[in-house]
Amino acid sequence: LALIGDLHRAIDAGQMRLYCQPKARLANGELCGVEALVRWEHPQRGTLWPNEFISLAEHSGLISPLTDWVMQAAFRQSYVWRQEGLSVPVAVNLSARDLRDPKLIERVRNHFATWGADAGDIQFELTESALMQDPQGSLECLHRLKDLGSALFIDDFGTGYSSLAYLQKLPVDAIKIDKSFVQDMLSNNDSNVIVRSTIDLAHDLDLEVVAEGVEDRAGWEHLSAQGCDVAQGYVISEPIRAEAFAAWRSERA
Ligand code: G
Ligand code: G
Ligand code: NA
Ligand code: MN
Repeated sequence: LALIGDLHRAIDAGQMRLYCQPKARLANGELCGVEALVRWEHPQRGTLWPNEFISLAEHSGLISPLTDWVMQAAFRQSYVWRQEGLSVPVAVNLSARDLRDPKLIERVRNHFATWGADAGDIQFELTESALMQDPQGSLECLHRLKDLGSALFIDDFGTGYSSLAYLQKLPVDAIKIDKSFVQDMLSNNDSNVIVRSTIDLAHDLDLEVVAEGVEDRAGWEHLSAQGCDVAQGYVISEPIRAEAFAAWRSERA
């Protein structure tokens, strides 16, 4: 596909953009971080979303440079916010390939050193299905990431068939319930049961729970009543350009 060749050049040509989507605590509405989301401003095809190029990048060996671009953009943004007196942890998505890269920890350490970031400034999200591609290798990689001190999230939880025994071994801080369940929870009883059970499971394991794809006030209230800790979704904000976040935040306050 022509897009692969384009992607190689796109990173150097400055066509990648960092977006971020805020997360807020259900108990009090307080902002507690953002997820870093990459967009590709393709000169001919317009703005491309990650689902149009992340798996392409994974299969063509371009995911490392792409993840490095996202990491430097996220660390840079975090640095800028610290200079402005804002404390906003930024969560970076890592792919299955990243988890298998023996140099990942060194790459992450380099970004921390370059930007003088503290462990609390940067978090990492790993999808449940990425972890399950190599459960033992992922476990070792997560331990090494956790040794750096950052919070780790299991993303898209409920879609990846991990066992309770495995989940219990993972050095993670929080579970993000996949948005497919959250979007359906008020209209589909099975989804509602999955959301409720995941919240209970997480709390039994001393993990926090984040609900993704919370679109409206009704969803917010329902999750709040179930004891979910954190929400992310259109009810708070759609993903916005990282540069626009500080203005968005002061308008909200
Ligand atoms: O941005 P959007 O909401 O369309 O994200 C779609 C999917 O792409 C999400 O599952 C998200 O985790 C993933 N994604 C977004 N940015 C990145 C990234 O920088 N790296 C990886 N590996 N996945 C990403
Ligand atoms: O990491 P993940 O693939 O889960 O990234 C979140 C994806 O979900 C992104 O594509 C983002 O644009 C999208 N998204 C974020 N909030 C909402 C929401 O409230 N509703 C829907 N439908 N999608 C959302
Ligand atoms: Na994610
Ligand atoms: Mn997700």
